[in-house]
Amino acid sequence: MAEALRTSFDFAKYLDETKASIETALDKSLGPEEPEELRRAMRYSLLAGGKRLRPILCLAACELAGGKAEHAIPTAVALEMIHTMSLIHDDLPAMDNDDLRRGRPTNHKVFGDAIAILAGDALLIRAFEMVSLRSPHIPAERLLKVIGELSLVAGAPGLVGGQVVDLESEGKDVDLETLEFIHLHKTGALLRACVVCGALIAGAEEELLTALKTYAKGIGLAFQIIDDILDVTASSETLGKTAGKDLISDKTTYPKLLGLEESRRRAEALVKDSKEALKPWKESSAPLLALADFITKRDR
Ligand code: GRG
Repeated sequence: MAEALRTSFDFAKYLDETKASIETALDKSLGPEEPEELRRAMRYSLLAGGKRLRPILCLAACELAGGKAEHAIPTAVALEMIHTMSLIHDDLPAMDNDDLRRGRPTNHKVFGDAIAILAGDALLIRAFEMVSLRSPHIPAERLLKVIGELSLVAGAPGLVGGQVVDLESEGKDVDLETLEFIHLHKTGALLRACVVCGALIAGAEEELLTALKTYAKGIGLAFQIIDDILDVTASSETLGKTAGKDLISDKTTYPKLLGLEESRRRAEALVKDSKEALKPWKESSAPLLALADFITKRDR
């Protein structure tokens, strides 16, 4: 029975419907900011498309924990805001210096460096506003826990720390341990926060939170391995960002250290372990299981 339910889960439909509700919420999340240039810069990057994997993970985890997806929408939006601001800052000349993102010119190419930095800052701060002031019907102690998670993931223990080690490692020979550190902080930490925050909104028990952390660690690394593979195998047109960037900036990547085939094998093994962690939740984990597969099968 469980197997029948799992195979009957229509992932394409789930993805389309969830993405549509997230796009609507993202659109509504930005008010009439002033001045106009700041509003345009914030909307330009936040509403530029993207896979919306992070908010989808958040909503799926909330539902797995027995909550209503709509209750986690402001938190899902907050997570996408943090992700988007990290992309804006990552693309700046002082960081990765890129001019293509989500299929269009990067924020600083359109609005200039100063406005891009400030649009990123405003999105980051709006993320905390989404949770603290725009999350009706959620007990304050749950929101406080979510705010704590977001603080840890955005700051030195998460994205910022990972980015600094990444920048310091450019042009150097990096071992697998350092590479893993970078990606667990730059990419894995936010994916983990997505499932943890979604589950916290629903008031999840410790057992599920622990399983979700194991799930997220595996998909986080697998996501990055696939990202590294796509950087060398896909076109800029498909990716919507500059392909071959890792080679140009002399970055250590999984394919560089392990080769393409072993990298792919490792990503698949990580996803298998991730899915294993959610086994006790049977068919109610179908969306998260399908999302884990989506991570290794994606082409952009
Ligand atoms: C958070 C305060 C704060 C600062 C940011 C710049 C920076 C510090 C960190 C860099 C983080 C970064 C850009 C990591 C890369 C993560 C990654 C693999 C992005 C691509 O994600 P996708 O493929 O993109 O999900 P879409 O466009 O589909 O959302």
